[in-house]
Amino acid sequence: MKKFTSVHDVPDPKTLVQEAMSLKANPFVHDALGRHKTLVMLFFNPSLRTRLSTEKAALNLGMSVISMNATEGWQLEFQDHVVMNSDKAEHIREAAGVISQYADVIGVRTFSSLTDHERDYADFVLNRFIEFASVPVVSLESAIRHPLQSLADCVTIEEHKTKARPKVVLTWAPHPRALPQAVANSFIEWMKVMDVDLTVTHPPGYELSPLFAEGVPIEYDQRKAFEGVDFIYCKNWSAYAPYGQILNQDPDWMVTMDKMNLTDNGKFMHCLPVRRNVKVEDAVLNSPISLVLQQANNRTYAAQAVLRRMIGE
Ligand code: AN0
Ligand code: CP
Repeated sequence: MKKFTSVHDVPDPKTLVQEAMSLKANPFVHDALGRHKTLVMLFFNPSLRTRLSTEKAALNLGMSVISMNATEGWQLEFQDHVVMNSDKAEHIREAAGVISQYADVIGVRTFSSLTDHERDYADFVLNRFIEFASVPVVSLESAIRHPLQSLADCVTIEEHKTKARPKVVLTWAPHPRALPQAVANSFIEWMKVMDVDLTVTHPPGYELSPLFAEGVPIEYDQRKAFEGVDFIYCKNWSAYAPYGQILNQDPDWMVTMDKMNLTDNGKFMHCLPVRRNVKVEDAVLNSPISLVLQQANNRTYAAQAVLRRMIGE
């Protein structure tokens, strides 16, 4: 596997989910595979889970890991044919070429700007890394997708489902800051290839890009959407149009135990970090119906399955 940026990079996503589950059962079976191989991770944005779980995954495979807060390095120019006489000290062509000589796999985290729709939806920064790196690149959340999160979420659903084809609802919830659409986009993209029935619920105006949301039913009544569902996946996102705007912070959209009681013994999921009593009330997160810690745990085995394919081929 030369890149892992979306479900479309994986010919057999369901098999990859099974590989992650089998690595969870036996994390150290490939602990010599990564000997003398290095993962270099660059973070243009903050991270707790992705940074630690992907590092742990690499260590389980016997790899070495170098992580860097990319904002502490030289500011990078990503455009071509620029006279570089302002704040950008280094071009992506040199930077990606240099890092490729230190790395067997490069990981990049780069959030959306939420201001430049065209650049974000072209996944410009991640794709410039892929263009100029000579080693495989794994997305650690890009402007429009978070595939390692989605893969871990597929594992979590697989582990906790009680029906062959569970009902899954992706619900928008309020948040004080404008957040990317990446987690929601990516979750939809992976759910489309899994054996689930997916519905999205959000206030009018929060429709996601047709690139992801096309063909997925929308239920604008959140309580109705929750009825009889097996998994509630909660996430905030800013509007796709007008791009990056907060249209609504209606506290009535917070996930509560009262709403969870409308489900069919439904489980609560969230990628974290989560703002308690804004997106979801304490009672839900503190109850056994919450799978948020299991999701975070599965991040390790999702990353391990991906890295194993990258260094094992
Ligand atoms: C980020 C987001 O919504 O994309 C990262 C989630 C994994 N969340 C926040 O910035 C709170
Ligand atoms: N869920 C997730 O990706 O968390 P971090 O932003 O902490 O990596």
